[in-house]
Amino acid sequence: MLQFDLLKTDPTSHARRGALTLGHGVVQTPLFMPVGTYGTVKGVTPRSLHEMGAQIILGNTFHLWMRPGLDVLQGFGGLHGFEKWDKPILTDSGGFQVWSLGAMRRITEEGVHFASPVNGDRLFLSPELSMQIQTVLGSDVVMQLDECTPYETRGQLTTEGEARQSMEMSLRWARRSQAEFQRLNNPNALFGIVQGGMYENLRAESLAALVAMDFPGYAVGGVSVGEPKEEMLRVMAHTPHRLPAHKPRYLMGVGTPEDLLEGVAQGVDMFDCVMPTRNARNGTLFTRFGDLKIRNARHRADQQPLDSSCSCYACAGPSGVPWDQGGREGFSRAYLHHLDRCGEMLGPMLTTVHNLHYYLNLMREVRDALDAGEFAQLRARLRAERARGV
Ligand code: PRF
Ligand code: ZN
Repeated sequence: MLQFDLLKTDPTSHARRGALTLGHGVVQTPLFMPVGTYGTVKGVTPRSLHEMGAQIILGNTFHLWMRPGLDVLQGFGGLHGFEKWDKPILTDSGGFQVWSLGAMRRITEEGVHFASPVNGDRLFLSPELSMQIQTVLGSDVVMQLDECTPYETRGQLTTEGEARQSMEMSLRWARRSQAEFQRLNNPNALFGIVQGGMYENLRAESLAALVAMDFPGYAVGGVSVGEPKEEMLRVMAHTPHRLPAHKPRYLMGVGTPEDLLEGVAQGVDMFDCVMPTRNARNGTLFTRFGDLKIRNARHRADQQPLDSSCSCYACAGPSGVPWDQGGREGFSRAYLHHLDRCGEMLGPMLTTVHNLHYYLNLMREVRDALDAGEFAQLRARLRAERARGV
């Protein structure tokens, strides 16, 4: 099931405010989805995710199929029961994850042949199997199997001819995904994925063919695959606003806080990215006034929190009162620097909470600004603050 209500549109951009009803509840858009590849958002409990305001999280078909395997997941009635998350889940189809294996895989019309990264077994993933796995997972949003067209291969840019072949195969896989999804009587929602590389004519063709297939929602794939920023911005300016206005739009694997604001302005409703969680583990923290590297020696004795305006548990402690409002319960930069240097588990746990809170709060601010008719002002203010630097 899926219902999308468009609540408000921004007169200064393509931005929209919506409510998306899925099997496990209603989510407010635009939104950010934390990534939980292996059935866990690394280092954070579901309780903490609820407290931070996460509305929907991601899972990965490929990884969960490898481990723990479908028999185990079936025994729990799907991924929700296994990972103890009772709100919506979106699963990626596996295409992008298998694609990322590089030399370990071979893509054919039938599907993807690859060697298991776990034990080297020869495995095969097809559009039909991806739908069968995602049906066992019980994902609220199922993604079609697609081929993510690379930006370049061994230094050679993907040609228009190559991008066309890849895009056309993704369309055939979209049809096969849809037919299998229907055959399985899956009650959830299947999204089609626009491909076409950096070629706007191919993007337009892919979009038109998918729209004719009448999916309940659409994703834009094949961006943030190593292309220069201007190329990504060009695709973001071309594709999302051309998708049907009354259906949700999802930009896959993007991006920085600035990219999210740009995506919203271009009419995107849903985002996911490993950046907040992965960067947290590498010690790169997002703050109101720009990015902060906690490993830097300048933080060794710094008693300030990561972000003095942040109300997350890492910055503001149990009361949630930020430092700049007089709260003094949060953890200091010095302590987080120390945890990182000592390789303590609490370090990445706290920095992940902070970064996810930053992303989730950013999108909350975006929704509030859209409701108030003040998106352009918010966007200008956030941009200027982030550019200031910490
Ligand atoms: N396809 C799928 N998943 C994805 C992508 C894609 O193109 C991307 C591209 N950034 C991220 N995740 N299925
Ligand atoms: Zn914080």
